[in-house]
Amino acid sequence: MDEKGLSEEEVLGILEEARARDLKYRDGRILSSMCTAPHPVALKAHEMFFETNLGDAGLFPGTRELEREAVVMLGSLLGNPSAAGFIVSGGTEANLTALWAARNAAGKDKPEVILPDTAHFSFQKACDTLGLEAVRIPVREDRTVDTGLVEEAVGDNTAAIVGIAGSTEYGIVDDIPALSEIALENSVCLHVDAAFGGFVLPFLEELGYGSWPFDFSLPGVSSITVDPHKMGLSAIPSGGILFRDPGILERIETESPYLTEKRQHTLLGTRSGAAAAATFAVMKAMGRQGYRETVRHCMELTLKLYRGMEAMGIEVFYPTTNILVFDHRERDRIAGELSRRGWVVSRTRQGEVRLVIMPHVGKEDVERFLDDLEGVL
Ligand code: 0PR
Repeated sequence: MDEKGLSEEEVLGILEEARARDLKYRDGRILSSMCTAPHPVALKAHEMFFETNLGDAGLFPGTRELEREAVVMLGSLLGNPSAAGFIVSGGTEANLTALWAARNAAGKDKPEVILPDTAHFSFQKACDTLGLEAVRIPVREDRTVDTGLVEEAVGDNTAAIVGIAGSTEYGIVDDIPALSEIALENSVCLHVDAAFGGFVLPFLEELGYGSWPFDFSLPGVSSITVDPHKMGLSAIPSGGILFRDPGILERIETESPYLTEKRQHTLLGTRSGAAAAATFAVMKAMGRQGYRETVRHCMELTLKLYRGMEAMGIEVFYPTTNILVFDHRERDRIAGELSRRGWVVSRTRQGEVRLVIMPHVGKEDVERFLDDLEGVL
């Protein structure tokens, strides 16, 4: 740090220069991200609430109420308006919090968590920090976790089973009803990672694309991760963690005697009230109808890409959600050429090319992408 401060103008000049080097969602070139340009009301909420701290919520009762209402809205979206939970920093913290509570509730000497091979890498971090043994379960041909193998893997040390509703790489939904049965039969927690799918699947279902039961309407589901900073259109950071049984929060309770609230149930201490306000604001502003239309937009474009690629003879996997994965014997060259033409695509662990079609992607972008792809081929 310099001895003397710069003028605001000078500081802003530096910021502008840095920001100019960033990619922008609005350019429609980012086809690799689950995040997107936030709804304008989320930005306003951030400005209004930027100094609030839910780590000392007694100082900010208004903000705390918005968090509670946001949690009720998320719970209603996911089949249980009385679920307990918090707006956290993202899917990583939400998944960690779920496993933290499940581990403590299970009280095993050598706790294990049963994880689909397709689980997001945040679970690896959670297992490492929580001292949980990860028992990895392979997926079937349709890329959902093999529930027969999950059943076999459940044992005396199982603290939790994880199911995925909208996998990171393929956007696929595990057979959560079967996992729910297994969890109930064995009296273990089932955590559903719907970080991505939570704001997508309910609306795809309403639009008639299919049915993928994954939420609290299944009796074995104990907790759900759902991220407002993905398809929820809230601003980063905002994740959501919901628990069916509010009593489980006692298992992760920490005393904070000198604060305005004497107990905390979140990993973070000082935490963003702006995240809660933004999430509340976006959900109020969008309504179910707003999200349904946004999801319709994304899914229609995903299918347009699917059909366009099929017509070019590319091996493309039929998309469950707005994630499209294709393979080609020249996939490295194709991915490289697309990148040279300014497209940002990602690759699965298997090396396939992966596209995530979020609200910042428009019809013209998809058309230009198909033209470029045809050129590359
Ligand atoms: N669970 C699932 C199913 C996820 O897909 C992700 C993140 C997480 C949990 C963790 O969430 P946080 O990243 O909020 O902690 N999935 C994206 C991914 O890893 C995150 C992402 C978002 C990556 C935007 C890139 C990007 O530009 O692909």
